[in-house]
Amino acid sequence: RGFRWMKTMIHTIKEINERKDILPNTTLGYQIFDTCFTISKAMESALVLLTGQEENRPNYRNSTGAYLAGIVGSGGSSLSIAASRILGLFYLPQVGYASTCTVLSDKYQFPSYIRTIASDKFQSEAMVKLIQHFGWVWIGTIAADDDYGKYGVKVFKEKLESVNLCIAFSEILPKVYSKEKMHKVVDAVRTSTAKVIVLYTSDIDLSPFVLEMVYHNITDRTWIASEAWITSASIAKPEYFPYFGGSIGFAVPRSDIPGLKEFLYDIHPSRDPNDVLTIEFWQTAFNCTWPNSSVPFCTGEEKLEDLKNTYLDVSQLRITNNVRQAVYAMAYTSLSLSLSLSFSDSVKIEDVADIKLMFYMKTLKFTTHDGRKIQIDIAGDVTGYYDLLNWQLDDNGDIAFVKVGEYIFTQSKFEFMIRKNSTIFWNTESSKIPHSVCTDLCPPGTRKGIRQGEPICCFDCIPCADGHVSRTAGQRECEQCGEDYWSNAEKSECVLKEVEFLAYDEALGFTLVILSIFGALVVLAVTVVYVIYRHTPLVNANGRELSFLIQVSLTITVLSSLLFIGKPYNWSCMARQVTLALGFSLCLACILGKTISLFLAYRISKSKTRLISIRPLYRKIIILISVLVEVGICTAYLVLEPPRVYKNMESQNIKIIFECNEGSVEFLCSMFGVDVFLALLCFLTTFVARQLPDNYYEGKCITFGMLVFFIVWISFVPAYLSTKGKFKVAVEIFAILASSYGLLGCLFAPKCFIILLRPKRNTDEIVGGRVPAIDK
Ligand code: TCR
Repeated sequence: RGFRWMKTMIHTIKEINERKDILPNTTLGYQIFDTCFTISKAMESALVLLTGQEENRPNYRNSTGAYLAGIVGSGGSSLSIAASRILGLFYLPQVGYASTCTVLSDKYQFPSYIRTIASDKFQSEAMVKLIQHFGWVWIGTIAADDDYGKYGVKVFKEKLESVNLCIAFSEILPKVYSKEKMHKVVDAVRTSTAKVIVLYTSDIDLSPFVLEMVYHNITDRTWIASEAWITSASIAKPEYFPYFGGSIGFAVPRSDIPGLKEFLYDIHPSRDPNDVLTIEFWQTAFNCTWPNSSVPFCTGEEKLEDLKNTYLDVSQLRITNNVRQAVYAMAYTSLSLSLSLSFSDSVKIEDVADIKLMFYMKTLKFTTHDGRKIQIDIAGDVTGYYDLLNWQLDDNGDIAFVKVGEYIFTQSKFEFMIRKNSTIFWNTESSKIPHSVCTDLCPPGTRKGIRQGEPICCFDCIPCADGHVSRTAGQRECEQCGEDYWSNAEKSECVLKEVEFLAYDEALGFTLVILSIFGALVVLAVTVVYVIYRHTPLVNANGRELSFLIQVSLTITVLSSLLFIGKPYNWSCMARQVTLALGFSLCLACILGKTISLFLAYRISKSKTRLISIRPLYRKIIILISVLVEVGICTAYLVLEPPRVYKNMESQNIKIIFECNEGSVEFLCSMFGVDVFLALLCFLTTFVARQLPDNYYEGKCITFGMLVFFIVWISFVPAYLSTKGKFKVAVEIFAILASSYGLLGCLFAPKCFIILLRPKRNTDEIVGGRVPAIDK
């Protein structure tokens, strides 16, 4: 394609030359070079075209015949790069003192460039360390529109992102003032939540922006200064302090240069009329004109000592020192070269200079006047050492560059250090370290939720789900709590699940305990009454032992409710149902013993024949058999499929319900089935015999007692099935107590009433009356 372009050019030139209407008496010519799409080749061709010399050797000598060994400079990277493109063609040594752009390390593009200042790679790295140190994560960047700014920010960005921090915005300061471009930058600064902003620019490009900040009154920002403006007198003015105070950044280490001060003062425009720079300086410094022009004239009597300006300030010799080292570098390499050549007289230094000089430069090592070791590496670079400076106001109201830390190279690695006893001035409302985040760290109890398409530093905080927690701030995931644990309300901690069971010390449990003990005491009272009145007919009738056994069994049932309260254990789970079932079966068996007697008595009274009444022995056998059957079932139940404690975690997430797993339902049903069967028998026998007249209505009482028993247990079933947790147990206890109290009331209350309050009715005739005294 390029060849076609070239041919087209030749063709067009030919065509024009042949035409008579354009340039009839002139012939156009051409000379063509291949640039190989490289800058250096293009430069070379341009130079050849310019000078007409195809020989690749400039061979510059001045009027004295002195030979040009190399060039020191220039300042800004863009300028150095431009110059180096040409100088590199001839391998003419160039030593930079301030150009820090990373591309200048590329020896393929800039073969003859070395420098006495470190590449911005180190500074960008140091800035990231600084940012990490203060915990900022959301950073804005502003770069000058040149190689320094753009490459500096590029490297900074790469390093920042490699440690998972984020760029909030990235703006470019225009080189030539443009209202829109400047407003874009100002708006970015004003609207962003990033309070920490890196400014990679030289002071000259920065000035318009500073004025803009002042104009828009944008304060409360912390500027991370690049080395080019951190100690700039044109920015560090007290009137800018409200906006730029507290700026922090890295500077080339300071140094004192002996004799420099005296040298700086030792200038006068009268000394050399050709020294235009001195004359210009003088005119500007003293605001006068030299020598012949309109008012006011410079007198030559002006005193430099009366001035106070950047030129004369030798307190911050930083780049200045680099200039000095650049010249030394040049001198030392020339020295090495001349030493190496002194062995062979035939070779003249200027013949081999350029390439050989570069060779010595790239291995240069020397010690400065203040003891620093300078070593130029293969890329022509030196290692980065920096002072960390912070802008503070001194006692005179001037801005002081206070050294608060360092970035140095020790033991083969770089180290960022903040001085222990240094105080840093922060230009924030609270004067505390600024806070620069996109979104605040997620508090414990929440987790980071990614926002689609946004930097990782911006996220939503999503509350953890139930049963999940995040203990520390800023977690990505919520962890699940262990089996016995559940999340607290804040979701910041796993807490042991609440354990639920009917405890002794809570109101309900305590009431039930009181009721059950009271029941036992009532039974005891009845027993006492029975023992005291054991010789009265009423007690004797229908058997003392039976009554006693009923009292014992009622005590058992009433007290068995205690086994239902408190934390369940395997033993209490086994004991509770069995005790209850046995208690009831004993009670009901005894009642059955009574009711069978009543039933037989009724039959006798009906048939009016004297049937043999049932003998006490048989009654005892009935009781024994009933109880033994029950005992058998209970034993089988306990041996084969006993109830066990069960931690119920399913029914409620936040609680563990301690309950008894009843084991085999079949056994449980048959166990209580026996009781129900006995109760039914009691009911039926007394129901049939209810017309049998007796004075103290024993039959009717038992019928009624059984009815109470049935009603309680029938209503128990739905109540039991529809409650949960500890209330389930409470329902069962209520049923036990209600049925026991019911039996107790129906069986013993009327008798005790007669025994204690109507002793006249407790006589043989009345008691014995029409009721056969069976036991007698
Ligand atoms: N590198 C800048 C120029 C520069 C500068 C300075 C200019 C630096 N330090 C101090 C004046 C004063 C650092 C560049 O363009 O590479």
